[in-house]
Amino acid sequence: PQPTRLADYTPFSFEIDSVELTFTLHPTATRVRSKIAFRPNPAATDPTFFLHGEGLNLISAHIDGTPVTPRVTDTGLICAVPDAPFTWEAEVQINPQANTALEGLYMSNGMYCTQCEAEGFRKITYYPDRPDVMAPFTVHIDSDLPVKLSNGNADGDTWHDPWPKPAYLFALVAGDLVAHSDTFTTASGADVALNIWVRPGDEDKCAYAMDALKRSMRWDETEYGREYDLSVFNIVAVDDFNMGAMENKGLNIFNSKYVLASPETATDRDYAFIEAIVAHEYFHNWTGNRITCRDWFQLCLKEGLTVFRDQQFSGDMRSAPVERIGNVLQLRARQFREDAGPLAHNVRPESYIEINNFYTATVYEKGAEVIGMLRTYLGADLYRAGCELYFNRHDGQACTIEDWLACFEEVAATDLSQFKRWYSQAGTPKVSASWRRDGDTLHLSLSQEVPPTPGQPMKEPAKIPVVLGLLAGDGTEILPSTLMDLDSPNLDLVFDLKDLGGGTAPDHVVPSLLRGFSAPVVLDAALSAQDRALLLAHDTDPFNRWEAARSLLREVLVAEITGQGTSPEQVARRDMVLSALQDFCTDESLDPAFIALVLTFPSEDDLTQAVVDAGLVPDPLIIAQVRDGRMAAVGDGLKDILTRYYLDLDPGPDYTPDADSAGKRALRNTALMLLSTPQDLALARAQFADATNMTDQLAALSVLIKGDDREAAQAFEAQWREDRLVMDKWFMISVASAPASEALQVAQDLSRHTLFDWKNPNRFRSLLGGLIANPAAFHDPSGAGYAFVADWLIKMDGANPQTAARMSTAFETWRRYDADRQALMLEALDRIATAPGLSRDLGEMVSRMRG
Ligand code: DPP
Ligand code: ZN
Repeated sequence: PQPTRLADYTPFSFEIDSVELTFTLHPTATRVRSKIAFRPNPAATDPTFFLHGEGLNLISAHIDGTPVTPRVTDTGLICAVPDAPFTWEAEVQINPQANTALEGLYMSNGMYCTQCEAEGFRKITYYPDRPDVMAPFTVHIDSDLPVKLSNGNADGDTWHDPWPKPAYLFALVAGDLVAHSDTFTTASGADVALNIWVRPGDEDKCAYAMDALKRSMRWDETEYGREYDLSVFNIVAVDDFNMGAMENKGLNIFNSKYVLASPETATDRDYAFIEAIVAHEYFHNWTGNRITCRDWFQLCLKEGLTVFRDQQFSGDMRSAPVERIGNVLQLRARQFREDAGPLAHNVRPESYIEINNFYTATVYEKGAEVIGMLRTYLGADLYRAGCELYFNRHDGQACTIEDWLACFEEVAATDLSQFKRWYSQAGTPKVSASWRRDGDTLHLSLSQEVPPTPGQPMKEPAKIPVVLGLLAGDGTEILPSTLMDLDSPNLDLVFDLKDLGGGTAPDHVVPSLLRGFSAPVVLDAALSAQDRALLLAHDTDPFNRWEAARSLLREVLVAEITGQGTSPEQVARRDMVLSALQDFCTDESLDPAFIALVLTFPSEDDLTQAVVDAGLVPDPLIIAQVRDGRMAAVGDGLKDILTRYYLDLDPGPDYTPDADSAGKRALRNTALMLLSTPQDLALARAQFADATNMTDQLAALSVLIKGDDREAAQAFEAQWREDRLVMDKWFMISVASAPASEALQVAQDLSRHTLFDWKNPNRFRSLLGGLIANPAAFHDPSGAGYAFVADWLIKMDGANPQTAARMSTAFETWRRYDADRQALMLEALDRIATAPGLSRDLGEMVSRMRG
C-alpha cells in the first residue's frame, strides 16, 4: 500500500451545503440513501469528483435527478459532474451484522451503533470522507427499535445538526435502550437535556458519569469560556468498541467500561477514568468539533489539546500533584517506550499507511505535554488569550498546527518557530545537568541531546522549559521555582548563593530540576543518593519529592538486578533508602494518595528500560524476582507504619468515589501489597472475604493470585460471572498477577474459557494485555509467550484489524533483549507478516517494528 503524506495535501474539489441521510435499518441489509448538495470549491486545484466508499453495495446514483453510472473501485467512486452546484443522490446497502471490524455501522448486543473516526464513514455511504469537508447533516432513521439517535437536535425520528461537521463526527445509534437523564443550564441560560443511554438494567450505574459530565460542562465555561451549543447532549454506552470513547457531535459513544460504575463493580481507578474520559469527549465539542483538523496529520491539534484539557480538569477535581505524577507515569510507560523504539514518530507525523495506527501515546500524551510547555512559556493569561483567539478566529474551520501556533505568536508577540520542533522531531530529548561550586557562586550547566529516531538521524536543539529551584543542605528553599529556557545545546547558569541565602551562602546546595516534570525529557540530574533523600524529605515541589523516591528505589533495584546487590556499598544504600522512606512516612500532613505513589515500586517494564539504559541485557525473570523480593523487604522494614496505615485508613463500608477516599484506599492497598508475601496471605484473605467494594476486592485478589491462591480466583469468577466488565478485570488479573511460571498456562486455559468472547475488544485486550503486563511470562525463554500473542493477533486481524494492530506493540521493544529472545520475537513478527490476508493496519505495524 502507498503511504499518504502531509506534503501532498490538496483541498477537495467541492464544498457541501447540506447532507441528508435516510437509514432503513436491517441487521444484514441496511439501506442508506444520501442526498448531498455539492458546490465547486474555488480553492481546489484538481476538479476530480472522487467519493470514498468501501464495502458498499451501490444500488443507484443520481445527479440532479438524472441516473448516473459512476466508476466504482475498491476505495470509492469517480463520476463526471457539472462544474456548478448540483445534488448528488445515492442509495447503498450494507451489512452491519457482518461488521466485526467495528468501523462504520455495526451491531453490538442487538443495538446498532457507529464509529466513524478516522475513516469509518466511507463504510456507510459514498462521501468525501476527509476532515476538511464540513457540512450540516439531517438524518432520518427508519426502524422498529424504540430508541433512535443521531447528531444534533431531534424532531421525531429526524435529527438535525446545524453545526457543520466532518463525516468522522457522524453517529447513529438504535436499540432497546433506557436513559439516565438530567439537565444542565449553560452560563448564558440555555437549557440542555442530558441523557446517558444504556441497556435496561444498567441505568443505576450512570450517576457518576452524569455527575462528571455536568462538572465538565461547567469547567469548560469557567476555564475556557466554552459553552455547549445544542439543546441535547447524549452519551451511549456500548459493549463492543475499539477505543475508549468517541466525541461525535451531540452523541458521544462510549465503551461501556468508561460509563458504567457502581461501588461493587468499579474500582477507584475506573471512576477516575470515567471522569477523565467523559470530560475529554465533552471538551472535544470545541477542541475537535467546532474547530477540527484539516487532515489526519493534524490529529494532535485536537487530541493533544483535549488530553491537556482533561488533565487540567482532573487536576482541578482531584489532587493536582497526584494527577501529574499519574500522567507522567503513563507518559513514561507508554510514550517514552514508543519514542525509544522502532515506532517512534513525530507528534505530527508526516506520512502513514493506516491512520488508525497513529492514535498513539505520542500524538495524545506527548501532544498534551507540548500544550503544557506552551502554557509554561506563556503563562496562564497569555495561554488563555491565545486559546480565545483560536476559538474566535477558527470556529467552523478545519485547521493546522500552524493556525494554532499563530494565535499564540500573535497574542504573546513571540516567535514559536523553534518551539514548533516539538511537532516535527521524534525522540525523547535527554537533558543532563552538572554543577560546581566556586566560593559563594554556583555554576549550573544544562545540556540537551535529541536522540536519532527512524528516518531522523540528525536533530536540532529543542526548546525545553526547565523549571528549577534550589534547596540548602538543611532543606530550606533558597530559590523558588524559576523557569529556565534550555533552547540551545548548552545553557550555563550562575547563582549567587550569598544573595539567595539572605547574606550567608549555605554550605551545601541541592538543585531541584524539572519541577512538575516541566518537559517530556529524560533528565540525568547527577544527584547523589543523599541529595535525593534530601529532596524527598524537603522539596517544595511534590513531583520532585516523588521523583527522588522513585529514582532511589530504581537504583537499588537495578543494582540488585545486575548482581551488585550484595556489595557493602549497596547494602548501606538500601538501608539509607529504607530510612528515607521511613522518615517520609512520618510526615502526618501528607495526602495518602501521594504517599501511596511514593511507596509504589517502579514497574517491571520501567526496570527493564533502566537495565538497558545501564548498558546491560535485561532478564525479565530476574527483574520480577528481585522486584518481588525487594517489595517484601521494604514491607518488612516499614511494617509498623504500613500496618498503622492499614488499620487507620479503613474508610468504612460507605463507599464514595471522591479523591480523598480513593487516596485512603490506595495507600491501604499499597500497604497490603507490601505486607503480603506468598507465605503470608492472611491479611489479603481477610480483605477479600470482607470487601464491600471492587477496589478492595480486586486489590486483595491480585495479592492472592500472586500467592497462587486459586480458590480466590474461582470464588471471584463464581460471584461475577454475569458481569461483563468485572469479568474483564478477572481475565486480566488472572494472567497479569499470576506467578511467572504459571501465567502462560493460565492464559492458554483462559483462551478456551466459555466466557472468552475474543471478538469483544475489551475481553481480548484483557487476556492478551494481562499476559503482556506479566513480562516474565510473556518473555518466557521458550518463546511460547510470543507465539501465543502472535497466534491471537493473526486471528484477531481477520476480524478486527484495528484492535490487532494496537495490541501488536507488545513487540516494539524487541531490541532490548538477548539474542535468543530477539530471534524468537522476530520469528513471531515474521509469522504475522506472512499471514494470509494480513490487514494494512497490522502489516504497517509489523513492518515498522521489523525496521
Ligand atoms: N475517540 C477518540 C478520542 O476521543 C478519538 N477521537 O480521543
Ligand atoms: Zn480525543
